[in-house]
Amino acid sequence: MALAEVLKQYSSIGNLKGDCEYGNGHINDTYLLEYDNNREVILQRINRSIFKEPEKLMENIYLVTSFLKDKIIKRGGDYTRETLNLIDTNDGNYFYKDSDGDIWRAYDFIKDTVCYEKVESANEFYESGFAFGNFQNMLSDFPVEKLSEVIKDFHNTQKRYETFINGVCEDPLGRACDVQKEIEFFKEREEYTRIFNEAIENKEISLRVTHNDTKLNNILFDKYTKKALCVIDLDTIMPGVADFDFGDAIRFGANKGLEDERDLSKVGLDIELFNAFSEGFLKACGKSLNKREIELLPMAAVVMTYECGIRFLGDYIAGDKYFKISRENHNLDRARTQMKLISDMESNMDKMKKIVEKYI
Ligand code: ADP
Ligand code: GN1
Ligand code: MG
Repeated sequence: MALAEVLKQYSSIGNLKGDCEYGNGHINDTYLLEYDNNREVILQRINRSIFKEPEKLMENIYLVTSFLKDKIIKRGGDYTRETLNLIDTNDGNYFYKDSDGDIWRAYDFIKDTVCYEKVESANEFYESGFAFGNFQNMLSDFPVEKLSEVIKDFHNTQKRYETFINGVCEDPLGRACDVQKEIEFFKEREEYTRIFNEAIENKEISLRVTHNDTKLNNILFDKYTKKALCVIDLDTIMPGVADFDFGDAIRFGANKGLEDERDLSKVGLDIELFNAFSEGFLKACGKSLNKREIELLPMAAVVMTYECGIRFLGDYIAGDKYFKISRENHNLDRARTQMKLISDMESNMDKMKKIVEKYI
């Protein structure tokens, strides 16, 4: 019903030929729309239980994509492929609020692109490092005060830990007793939660405009050249820590296995991929990072993996309220891959530090 209502608001795009659910995101509802005039569109319903102020989120996206469009045009690039482009409703608005109060938005579908859950070569991961680094660079002169904090304390790992511990105490479904080993794993490593908060408090690092959700599947690659083309999923653009964009990308993309792999022997840090991403990222934005930010990059990979791990495990204990799941114990499986990755990163810390040093 809601979809039919929304489609009417975009009827000026053309005659709709078909619609289907699309992509592997954990948060929003995404649809691909095909029109008979050869236009394809990505339509998304924003997850309102997660994004409490979706209008503000949409304003962030409108401002950022307009800013990027101008920059891309000025340097002679193709803004229709190198950034997301919002499509107006028939009434000329960049989102639609339906009768249930849900917010929807439409983007031009960027054709001839691929999106990976796992890279096929180290060079592709180098490309994604360059793309996320370049994204930060392009936004380095964006007026940060114009952006709303769409999810408060999104990467405040200390706060995430408090929420996790409270959830373990509440244990609404009695699931905690079966995952004591996992809970202990994170408790033993509580020190990770403080590192970046302290660096911010001590003014060793400062907040910049960052993406905050730098998963590999939030980049579109050109299908033919295999070059990273466009950074997508702009919901969490906010003032943040530069290192976290690096760390979260490593967490997801430098994993030998998938984020939800059940066979943990397949999960671990691929050091060659770490190397490739570091090279690309530092080439694109290394010069704008200070000494402490660079020093902390390998630790950011551990902290982002830790944070995601307690979020997955916390959500499992809470009854799978946040991340979409498609099987029983899905969030628990995800938490376990993060644990395996953390252990592997701990053993590879010296190697990671040496690699980062190579590219500064
Ligand atoms: P979520 O927040 O749920 O992760 P995304 O915005 O990342 O949602 O979109 C989900 C998927 O849809 C992406 O991983 C990508 O495959 C695809 N996608 C999103 N926007 C576009 C676009 N403009 N062109 C092509 N594919 C897109
Ligand atoms: C979510 O939207 P998506 O699937 O790109 C989540 C990220 C997590 C990620 C884990 C808004 O990202 O923070 O790291 O899942 N996004 C939000 O896969 O919470
Ligand atoms: Mg996504």
